[in-house]
Order: sequence, then C-alpha cells, then structure tokens
Amino acid sequence: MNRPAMEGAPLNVPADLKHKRLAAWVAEVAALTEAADVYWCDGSQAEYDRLCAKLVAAGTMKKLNPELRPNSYLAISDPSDVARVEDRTYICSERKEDAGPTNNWMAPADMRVLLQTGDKALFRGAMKGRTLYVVPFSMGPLGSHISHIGVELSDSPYVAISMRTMTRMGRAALDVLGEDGDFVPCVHTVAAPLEAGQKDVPWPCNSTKYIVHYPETHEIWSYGSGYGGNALLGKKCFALRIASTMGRDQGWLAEHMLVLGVTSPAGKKYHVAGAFPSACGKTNFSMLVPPAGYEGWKVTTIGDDIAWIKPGTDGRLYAINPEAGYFGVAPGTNYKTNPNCMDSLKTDVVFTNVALTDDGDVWWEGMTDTPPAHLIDWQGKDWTPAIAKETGAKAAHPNARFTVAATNNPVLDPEWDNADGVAIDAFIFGGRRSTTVPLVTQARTWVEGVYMAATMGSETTAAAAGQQGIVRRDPFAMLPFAGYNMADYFQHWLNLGEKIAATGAKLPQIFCVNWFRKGADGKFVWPGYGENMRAMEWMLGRIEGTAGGKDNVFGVSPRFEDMRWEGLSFSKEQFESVISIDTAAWKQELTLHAELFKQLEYHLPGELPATMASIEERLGS
Ligand code: SAT
Ligand code: MN
Repeated sequence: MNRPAMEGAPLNVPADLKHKRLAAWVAEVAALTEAADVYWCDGSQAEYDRLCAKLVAAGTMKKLNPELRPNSYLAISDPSDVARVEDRTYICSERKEDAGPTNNWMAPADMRVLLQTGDKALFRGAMKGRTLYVVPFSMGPLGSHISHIGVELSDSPYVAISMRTMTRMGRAALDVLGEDGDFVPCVHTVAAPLEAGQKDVPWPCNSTKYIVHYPETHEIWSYGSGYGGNALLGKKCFALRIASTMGRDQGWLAEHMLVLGVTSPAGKKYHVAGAFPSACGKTNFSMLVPPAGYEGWKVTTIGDDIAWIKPGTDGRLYAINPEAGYFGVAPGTNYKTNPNCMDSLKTDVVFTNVALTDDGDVWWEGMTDTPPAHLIDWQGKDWTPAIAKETGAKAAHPNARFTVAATNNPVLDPEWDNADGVAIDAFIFGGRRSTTVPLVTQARTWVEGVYMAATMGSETTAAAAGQQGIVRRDPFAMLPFAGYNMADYFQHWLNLGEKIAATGAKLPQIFCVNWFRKGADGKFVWPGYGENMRAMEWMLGRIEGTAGGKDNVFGVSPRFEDMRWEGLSFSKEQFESVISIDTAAWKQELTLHAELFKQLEYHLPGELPATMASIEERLGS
C-alpha cells in the first residue's frame, strides 16, 4: 500500500499543514490513481469562482445571465449519470450479517483487491491526466462535539465546488483536524482517465460504478459517477451510511431527516425532525409557509435532509444539520409549493440538469404554470410545449437538482449553526402512499413509533435509478442509507428510547404522516405543502396534551373536529378519505410488514412482531 508518489506528480502539500497522516494518505492515493496534479482546496470564494470558470471552459457548466441569476450556473450531466445508483452501492463489513439483507455486500478484502490493490484494481491510474482535489470538510458546525471531519479526494472540480456549498469546506476544516485529528477518508473518481493529448468530455464518468463503504474502518471509495449522492461523499455516504455505524457504536443517531423549528403565536418554540424518502418533500416541509388561518406561526429551517442526533447531558436528544447547503429537487418547486426555496435560489446557485431559457435563465417542470415558448432541454435539445406534447420530452430531468448554501434561505433558523444542536420534541415519519396510510397518526409508545417507522412504505421516485412509482418498504426512510443491518438499526432505536426513558428525560413523541393519499379520480386529496401545518399543529397539541384524537388500530389519529380548518375549505368527507383505515387494505398491508420482518429475521427485535400481532388482533375484532 505504501507506494511512493509517482515521480513528477507534485503533491503541493500546504507548507503549514500539520497533519502528517493526511499528507501521507494524499500521496498514497495520488500514486495509486496516477493523478497529474494535486490541488488543496482552501474553501475561499476566489477559489470557488476560479473552479467554476474552469468548469465553464470545460463545457460542464454554463454561466447563467447575471442580471437574472447572479453568480449562478447550469451544469449538465451525462444522460447516464443522473441519480444515485443503489444497485452499485456496497456496505463492505467484515461479516455479511452486519450489512444485512437490504444492502449489497462484498468482503472488504475482496473489494480492496477489486478497487485498490489488485493488478487490475479499478482505482489504479483512474485519475490519469486529471487534477486530484483535496477537499477537507466538516459535517456539522466547525468544532462542534456532534460534528465530524472528512476529507474527500476527488478528480471532479464539480464535486469540489459542490462540497463548498454543501459542507463547511476548506482551510477551517483542516484547522479543526490539527496535527492528528480523526477524519473519514473519502476517495472519489469519475473514472475517466485521460491519455496524453486526449480531449476531455463535458461530464466525464464511467459505465462501471462502485459506491463503496467500509463501515469498520470508516472509509468511502466511489468510482465512476459524478452525480449527487454518488459523488458528494459527505452526504449520504458519510453523513448517513458511515455515520449511522458510528452512531450505533457510540450511542447516537444519523438519520435521513429534516429538522425544523416551529414557533407558536404565543412564542413557544418546538423542534421537529422528519424522515421521508428522497424526493418526498423534505425540503418543502422544512421551509413550510404557514397557511391562511395560521397568522403568527413561524416555521424555520435547521436542515432539509440529514440530522445527527445525540443525547445531551440532560438526557434529551439534540440534533444538528451536518450539512451547510441544500441539494434539492428542482422540478415541482415554485412560488406556490415552496416560496422560501424559490427565494433561496435567486443568486449563487448551481443547477444541474434543468432547462436553459433563451435569455440565459433556468426553467423546470412546474416552475411556472405556462412554460416558456422555447428552451434548451437538459439534454441540449430544442424544447417547446408542442414538442413536449408530441414526444413527452421533459425540459428538466425529474431528478434535476439545485445546490445552494443554507444561508440563502430566508427562513433559516437562528439556531441552525448552533454547535450544541436543538432539543427534539417530535419525530415524524412519512412515506408517499396513494392509499392505506392515514394523514397523521401518533404512536402511543416509543415501541409503537419504532414499529411505524420500521414498516414505512413509499412509492419510488426519480431520486434513485430504477423503476418509479412502486411501493417498497423504506424503514425510517433509511433503506438505501443504513450502513449496517436494518434489524440491528431497529434495535438501536429501541435501546436509545429505553436509555432516555431511564434517565427520566422527556422522550420525543413519534408520529407517522402521509400527505399523498389519492381519491378515486387519481388526484391527491390533501392539499399538502403549507397546509401540512394543520397536521403539525395537531401533533404539537398532542405533545402539549391539548389536542383530541381517536385510537385507531395502530395509534391515535385526529377526528375532523380535532384539527383547525380556518382558512381552508376541506370537507368532512375529504378528511374521511385521507384519515380512514380500510380494514381489508390493512390486512393486506400487514402481510407486507410480515414479509419485511421475514427478510429481516436475523436480529429482528421481538417487540416488532409483537406489535404487529396486537394490530392484527385489533383489525380482527
Ligand atoms: O443524490 S442524493 O442522494 O444526494 C439525493 C437524494 O437521493 O436524496
Ligand atoms: Mn435525501
């Protein structure tokens, strides 16, 4: 492993770098990948601007019209590299059982031969002709006891600039590391080596892809993709897959959750963490605008995608957002669905795979009611509403994204950067289900809440490559993101609940929601977006013990009169169709829960089948 650096490959280690182990590791990876050059990112604005200019010159990005969208760019990826690749994602724990049946697994020794050490190891020479960017970053507020440091070595300048927006990246992260601080090493290559004189393509990538995690040694190796969670390794790879295993070992939680603050007109503030699968509206929910009838209420964003949650000295659970930016889905975002998001996107944004307007701005499906008369679509082709009607061509890819700093968000919570995090009052779990699951239900106990979260199902979206719209079980919205056996993960949640209860501290209440029930006409019944505030107020009322409700087969749901309807016309019949429990559908649903439990049989906590049995009993009677 300790090969000398290639002669001629300058390592450019900053003169004042104190961390010898980091420098040695960079040299090792530069030698393995045969990178042509090494560049250490400092995280400055000047560096960002320079790398963006380089990406423009390479044809990867276009600079948008500065009058319409100052300091913003449009990046267009290769049409084959547009989403996370779950079937190419591996958890390489020593024991297969520790990865569990829901993760792809390979023995670490075998994977290392394949990627790093074999004669034909994929990373050998993979960065030929390219610059290796050293990207030091902090997940979470700099120096926070909840935060962790990572260093990504990537041959993609698009990754380097995106990591600056998505994390606290650069010199400051190196300073936290000091002489011998711990960091998670993340190696990323687009796997498109350039021979001498070979012309580059605008979006280099490889049809072979590996997104690999070694949970025991906390390492990430990513090969072949330049897109999103495959390449920005601080996000799903580190902040969820690796961090979830750290959490298991150290007694904390790394979750696929938004975190928001809700302040009542009386000035009481609550903090809510919510888990939803990718592209199910976490960003919208985290920036929710209270609707008519909710004057005086305020919702503020702490995070929109990931939460790290640790027990504080008082026994309560405290959450930070490990990220510093949003990598959100553009299509469907508009001034009605998420005005705060639209306002966040006015300047300093990198859009990826949206359409380009004739005046040098961006557009995506759902941005405006009337589409522009002409666009260049995400694949570089002419697009008009007539062409779209004829061919079905989308102007923007359904998983097109924006990358923007959290500080652009007009409703950013003042506590978002608090190193101690915020105390969580409630956990919300929600999937995308056209039928079966009620609008909102409160778990009566921690165990019942863990059951709800564990058996969550959701219809698949464009965020992951593969078929869309089919219901799959997505426990805790963590199916693609748990770095270890899902059954052990359930046990970890149960243990933590018990531990907190034993201290006498207040446990967060657990709720399960579904904004996506459809009527016989195939249309969503619940208006969603800002109106979700009504369900939230009910949940806060349950925490306070002031809101009424009715026991259903697996928790407590509101009756029509338990929710506030001022400002919205929503009939009792419509409410019935989003809250009702259909016994036949639930009997069917439970067979799917049973299937999941069968799949996760190894180490499955007994509390879960026991909870299922009691639901069955209630359904039967
Ligand atoms: O590509 S990402 O994993 O970052 C986005 C998502 O799936 O939520
Ligand atoms: Mn996500």
